[in-house]
Amino acid sequence: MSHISPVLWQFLVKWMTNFSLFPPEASKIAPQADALFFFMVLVSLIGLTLVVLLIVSFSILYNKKRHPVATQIEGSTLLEATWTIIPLGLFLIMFVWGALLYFRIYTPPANAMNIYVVGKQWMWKCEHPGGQHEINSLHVPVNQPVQLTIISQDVFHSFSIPAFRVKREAIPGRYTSVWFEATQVGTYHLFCTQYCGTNHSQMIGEVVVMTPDDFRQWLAGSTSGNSLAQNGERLFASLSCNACHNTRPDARGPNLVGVYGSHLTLSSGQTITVDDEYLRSAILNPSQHITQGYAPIMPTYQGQISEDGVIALVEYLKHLNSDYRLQQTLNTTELLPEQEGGTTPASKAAPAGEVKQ
Ligand code: HEC
Ligand SMILES: [Cu+2]
Repeated sequence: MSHISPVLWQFLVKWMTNFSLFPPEASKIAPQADALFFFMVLVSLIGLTLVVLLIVSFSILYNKKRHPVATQIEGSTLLEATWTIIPLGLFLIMFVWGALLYFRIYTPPANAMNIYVVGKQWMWKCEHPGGQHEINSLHVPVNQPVQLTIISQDVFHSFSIPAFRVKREAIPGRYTSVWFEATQVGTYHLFCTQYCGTNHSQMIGEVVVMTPDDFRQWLAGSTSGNSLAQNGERLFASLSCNACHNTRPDARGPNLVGVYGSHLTLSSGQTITVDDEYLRSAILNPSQHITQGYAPIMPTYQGQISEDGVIALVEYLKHLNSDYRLQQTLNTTELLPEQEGGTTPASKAAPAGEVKQ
């Protein structure tokens, strides 16, 4: 639709945004989602007009004064076929269009940077791979695909950024994900859009879209010294995961190096691909899926690790190198994808040796 009449389109959207009737279109997907939305509004309006016109004209044409005796019509195949096939076609267009859009919204591109979002009564916690934490705010760079891995710590929430036309449930016990690419620098609303208790209406925040340079500065200024993966490395040691998972030949647990993204065969014969969700569940419900060739001796860590802890462990396992050490200090800027050439500024993060214990 945006291709049919760009001028009218721009005018309409600008006008509605101006009068706060409509959130700004600040992501790549936003104009596409709106095109479908307006198509549906248009179809509904045409349908409504048609029905109202028919009601009015029929009640005039066929009122009792003009037609005292009703004519019985037994049915018309042509008429019935017409009013079945045309709406069906329109609905199918909406369905296919919507499905295509859905897949685009929920399939992140491979180069997307990942940020973890934890919902809880009543706040949103966002965790960047560099270890930056924020509450009720989310800083992202412009023109860069960002994937969110979302989970709830208590009840159902729903993470929504209207200006990006993005919304995803935050479910206790399961990761969900969504992605977007912001196209305009600015500050936008962030909502919980699922009633989640007394202070639900205060479960709001802001999304700050920054230029890549500003974003890099923000990351450097907000670092806590340790990346998420480094926190995970510590947890891995303090929870004694390394008692079983290590590089020794007589290790009781499988080698976890390179486990992320690999295909595992379970004792049930089933083959699975290891992703964030699988790692989480392997840590919290190990008995649910035993890897082939191993005894079911791994204890459950349910209730012993917070969601943030699990996220750190997952992030650590993703970055694991051959000797269970992180390849290098994952500093704030290294995690940023390359931007318009040039080297990244020197990092403020801790030197490599500091976190090893
Ligand atoms: C008592 C030994 C033991 C401890 C402690 C242990 N694990 Fe395991 N772990 C195993 C065994 C054995 C398996 C394979 C059988 C299974 O799937 O349960 C396994 C499987 C896994 C898997 C699934 C991947 C694969 O290749 O099978 C992950 C991920 C994992 N462990 C992570 C951890 C983390 C993280 C910790 C610490 C919080 C931990 N483990 C603590 C023994 C252990
Ligand atoms: Cu909520």
